[in-house]
Amino acid sequence: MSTYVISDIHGCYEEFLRMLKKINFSDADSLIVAGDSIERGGHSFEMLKWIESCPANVQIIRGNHEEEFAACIDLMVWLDEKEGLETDYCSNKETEALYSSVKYFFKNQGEAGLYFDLYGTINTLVNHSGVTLEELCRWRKMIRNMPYYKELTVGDRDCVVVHAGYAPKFEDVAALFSRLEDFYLYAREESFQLGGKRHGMVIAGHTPTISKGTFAYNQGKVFRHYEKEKDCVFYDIDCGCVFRNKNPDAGLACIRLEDETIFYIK
Ligand SMILES: [Mn+2]
Repeated sequence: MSTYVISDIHGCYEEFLRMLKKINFSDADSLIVAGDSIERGGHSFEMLKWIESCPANVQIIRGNHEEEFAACIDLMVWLDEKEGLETDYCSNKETEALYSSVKYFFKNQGEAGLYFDLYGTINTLVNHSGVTLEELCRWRKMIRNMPYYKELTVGDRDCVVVHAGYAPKFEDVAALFSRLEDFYLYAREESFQLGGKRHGMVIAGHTPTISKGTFAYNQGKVFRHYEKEKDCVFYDIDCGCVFRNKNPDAGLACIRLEDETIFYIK
């Protein structure tokens, strides 16, 4: 029985399934997906469907892309109500029309409008996969039920799995972040500079290890950092899978926590 962690799948559904096969994932094991399962890549629909019916031994954590996706659905519902559009939640055609209205509305809102469906995820879901507002709202609810992190003990170490960074309390990060939740979702090198778990291990993603010039750059291999002062092992396991077409170093990584073995789909 093993515990696996995968992060930043970003709609790379096929690579994700190949990874499950590679690690021989079974009912006796458990899997934690550390956020950003959707957006950027082409198969957010398949990922959302998979997450929705995933088995009990799988725990899905919230990433900034899930958070932002849910916020965009808020905007669709908000405009529908504000303008009295009375969109039929069960109609794909009416959801398409609402999407166009929201796009049009934000086109005239300057910079703030740029962030509505920045990656075209909702556009693809609605216009190509026939998704309705009802389904979007169901996924929004599912996302808001996802925890920001998961704590577990492996061997003699307390582990925390989180999308970007973990800190025990807000005061630790208050100099740079306005909410502790933002640290969970957006921390970069602050993850081990400000955060961490004493005598523990933090497993995160968020910063692709293919990005030259960033703290985690490791030619597409998992980045491991040991913070002596806290006796904390820090892992960044985002190996930039969604950039595989552009970067031969990129891939999907998975870590088995019991022995820190890393698996790759390249
Ligand atoms: Mn992220």
